Amino acid sequence: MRNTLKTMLTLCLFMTVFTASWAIAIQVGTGTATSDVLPINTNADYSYSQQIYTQAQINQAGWIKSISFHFDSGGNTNSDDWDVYLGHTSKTSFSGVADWIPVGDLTLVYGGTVTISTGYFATLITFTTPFYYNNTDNLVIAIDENAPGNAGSNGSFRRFSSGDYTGLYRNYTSNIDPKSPGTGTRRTGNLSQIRFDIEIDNPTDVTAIPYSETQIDLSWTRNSTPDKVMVAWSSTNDFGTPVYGTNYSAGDTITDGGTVIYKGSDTSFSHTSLSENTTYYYKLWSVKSDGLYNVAYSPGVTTSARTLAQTLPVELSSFTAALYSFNHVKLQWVTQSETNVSGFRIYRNTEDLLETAEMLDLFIPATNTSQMKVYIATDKEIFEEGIYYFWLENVDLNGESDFHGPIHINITFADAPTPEVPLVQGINNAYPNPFNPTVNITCGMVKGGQASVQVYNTRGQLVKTLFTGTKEKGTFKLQWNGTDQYDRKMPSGIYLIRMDSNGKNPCVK
Ligand SMILES: [Ca+2]
Ligand SMILES: [Ca+2]
Repeated sequence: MRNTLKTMLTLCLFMTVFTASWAIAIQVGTGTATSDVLPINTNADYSYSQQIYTQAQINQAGWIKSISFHFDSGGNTNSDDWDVYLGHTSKTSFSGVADWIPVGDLTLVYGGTVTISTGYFATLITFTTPFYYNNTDNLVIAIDENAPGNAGSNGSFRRFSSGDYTGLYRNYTSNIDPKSPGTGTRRTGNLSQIRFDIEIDNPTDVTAIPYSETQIDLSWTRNSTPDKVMVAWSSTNDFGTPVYGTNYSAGDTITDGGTVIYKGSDTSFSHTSLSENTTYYYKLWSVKSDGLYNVAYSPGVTTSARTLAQTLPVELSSFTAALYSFNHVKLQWVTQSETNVSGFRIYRNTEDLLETAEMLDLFIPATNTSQMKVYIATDKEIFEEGIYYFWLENVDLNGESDFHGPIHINITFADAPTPEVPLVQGINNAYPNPFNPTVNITCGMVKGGQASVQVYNTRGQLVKTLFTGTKEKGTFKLQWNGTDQYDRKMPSGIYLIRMDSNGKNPCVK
């Protein structure tokens, strides 16, 4: 029964020690050896001590919020009124028994009653004024015990062997004034085992920048230790507190809000596969794990960013083709919004291949409205049955363009009378192909007979003969690839295309 009670008591103490859930616990010193003079001397009426812990022993920047000592056994009455001072120091040892670090250089972090409890780091002093440790200098802890009287016996605290003369203390029958502590009793290298509860620093320089409609780039600077960083996101800016002692991985959720998307030593992360024009919230913590029982998190820092909105020049909601009056194809498209659009062109082909499609001889100026807009264009140059493919090109003011389509339509003149093809004698049109340096030429013959099509330069010199022979009534198509009759590439400029047929010679540039 007695043993059970003892076990329970130990467990309770254990739990008390670990309630500092926000902090990493840094323990300095191990073993079972004890000291009855540091951090205080319970057998003296009054005592004052200074102990220097090195940067290497602590090795963790952050806010020290509490410290604890391991009281082992012995008397501890009349010994519970402590003033605790912390300070940075470049000192590594005390050169003599009067070589005190001036208390004016230190910060009073606690003043008052300390409950001296037996057991594993059970004598806890939670600071009234947390102390930021820079992890560059060494740290000095001064303790002034002010309760009148003494315990009548030695009380012992766990100690460890640190560097020579890293500790200095004075025992006295009168209350010692830390401003002028006088000559110390002794120097020692046996310092108190101590546990620091340090709230680790947040990452700094945290930014979230939208990269695209689907990606936000996060970046940060790790804290000075430097510790790893954990990142979580939320759609609502609600984040829970990471649970002390819990190791999270990407994909884990944090109770009360947040899903972990990254943990590691990098200083940036790209959050991808996001929705456009949507705000994403992030919280970043420094995370420290010693691989045993401590996994601690910094308080955390939040940021947010909104993914980019779609900025296509044209938001097209439909593009359709329909036959009417047997050989006219009506093309209709609807835009929901337009931005910096010059206008629209239409391409036609008898196969699903934009590269060889013909550009129709029309250009439809854009309205650049933010409202819905319906456009209609008519292709009157379909003279044969078959499947036709159409593409819509929207041309930006800066000359760039996007293609929509193709859509296709099956043209049959089945029950319609043979259409009166509106034949025009000569060259009907000529236009450059936007995809390669060729010119497409459409020619018409109102009746069959001799025809020739030739390219001339502006000085009237023949460059190339594209066709010579006989043609049936109807239209026929030619291409000029920009070379002369010896297949030499001709410079860009103005050329005349001349068609001779049955004595007529229309020209097109
Ligand atoms: Ca005392
Ligand atoms: Ca004193």
